[in-house]
Amino acid sequence: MSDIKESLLARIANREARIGVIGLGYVGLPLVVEFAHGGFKSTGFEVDLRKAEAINRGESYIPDVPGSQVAELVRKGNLGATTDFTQLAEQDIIIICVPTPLRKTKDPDVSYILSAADRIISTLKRGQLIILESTTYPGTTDEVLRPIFDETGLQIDADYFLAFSPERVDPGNPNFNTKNIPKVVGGITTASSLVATAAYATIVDHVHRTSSARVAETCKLLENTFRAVNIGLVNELAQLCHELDIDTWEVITAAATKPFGFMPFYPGPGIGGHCIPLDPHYLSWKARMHGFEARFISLAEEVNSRMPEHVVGLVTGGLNRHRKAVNGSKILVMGVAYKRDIDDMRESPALAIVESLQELGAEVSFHDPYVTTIHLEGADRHLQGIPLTDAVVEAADCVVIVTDHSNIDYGHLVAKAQLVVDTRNTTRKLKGGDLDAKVIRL
Ligand code: SAJ
Repeated sequence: MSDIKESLLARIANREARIGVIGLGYVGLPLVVEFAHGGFKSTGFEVDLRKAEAINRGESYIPDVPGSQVAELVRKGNLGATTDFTQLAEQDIIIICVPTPLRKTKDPDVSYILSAADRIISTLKRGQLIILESTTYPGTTDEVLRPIFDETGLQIDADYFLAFSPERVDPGNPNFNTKNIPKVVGGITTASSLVATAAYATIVDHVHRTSSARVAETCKLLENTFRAVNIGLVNELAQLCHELDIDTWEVITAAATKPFGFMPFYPGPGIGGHCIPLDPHYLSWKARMHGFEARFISLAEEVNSRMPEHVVGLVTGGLNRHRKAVNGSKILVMGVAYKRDIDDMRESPALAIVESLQELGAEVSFHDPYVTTIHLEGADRHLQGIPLTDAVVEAADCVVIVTDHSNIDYGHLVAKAQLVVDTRNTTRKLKGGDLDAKVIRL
């Protein structure tokens, strides 16, 4: 066993290894806290001084990370944060948790990864383990990162270790957290896999080692492409069922009684968030680079991205039935966040729905208990949310439920509304009255 591997494994085992996490967002902060909680002296590296200062004050800005836990770990000296990246030199293990967005062309943007790598190589030293957690295309770790590190003259295994481990943080999930979500880990080499696995095994209940970083990178993309494609399937089914006058939700509920070989997904107004709409494009981009067309990914994107248009069609049809034009109608959008009970607007389909209705001449307002302002296409165009009152519901020619936040009384909303387009099946549980005449479901 090489001396640096033996030494690192020993330092991991006795908790002497220093842990550095680059990027303290919804992935990096819980991770660095988990390592600090596990007894490692852990340092968060951030470009945003406000985040570093908040942590050093013992505060948390991520809802899933209790401020009290941060304060306790900082007080004990196990946790700190800095914008001084030269301190990377003091770390034994460096984990990269930076964003991997898409460019406007829907091509991968790995600039944040490259920036983190640049900072690491300026202090890269013998014996360090670097792990990439950011979701990225297969080959990033071995084709992009490894050459950058090799250029320093240090060599894999002889001088440093390199691995990939996909993040699986699910913000707001009360049942799954950094500790109990199985961790997939794949090293550039067997030795890299071994040390990376040993590091995570100190804080995660179950570590699954793959034979390479590429397998681990592809595993993550399969997980989220699986969701995007299956959501696309049910969104297409919803459009077909609408044509056939069949209740899509009843069909899915019935199919879900199958105890094996089926997993329910549900139609919606489109897909939002920082993962599902973006991650599959990392896989299809890599495929294109190899002359391979990932048709399921592009088809899912086509179906999912057209759902806002389908919702606007339901609104238009509903108003038409009331002998009203969209143009000049008052439309109240209920819920704009990309999914229920959060305030995250990233890629939210509500934005496309609001913009389309405005383009058709509707007077659009929105209420969302978690979101006060939305920013629309075009320079400095934004819309303030309004308070939810009986008056605004009664005055609306159509109420569109786009995000089904749990803290809304949908029974009362429907009772006061003239027309409701329900894209989340929230009105399913309501009984009686003139529901069928008043409510249109996706
Ligand atoms: N959506 C549907 N129909 C569905 C499920 C989701 O339309 O049946 C929509 C949601 O409304 C949302 C978008 O798709 O707009 C994404 O929803 P999501 O439930 O996948 O939530 P995310 O984006 O928070 O996905 C995260 C992912 N976690 C990570 O990448 C670490 C995903 O892998 C998780 O499976 C997902 O959380 C989860 O299960 O909550």
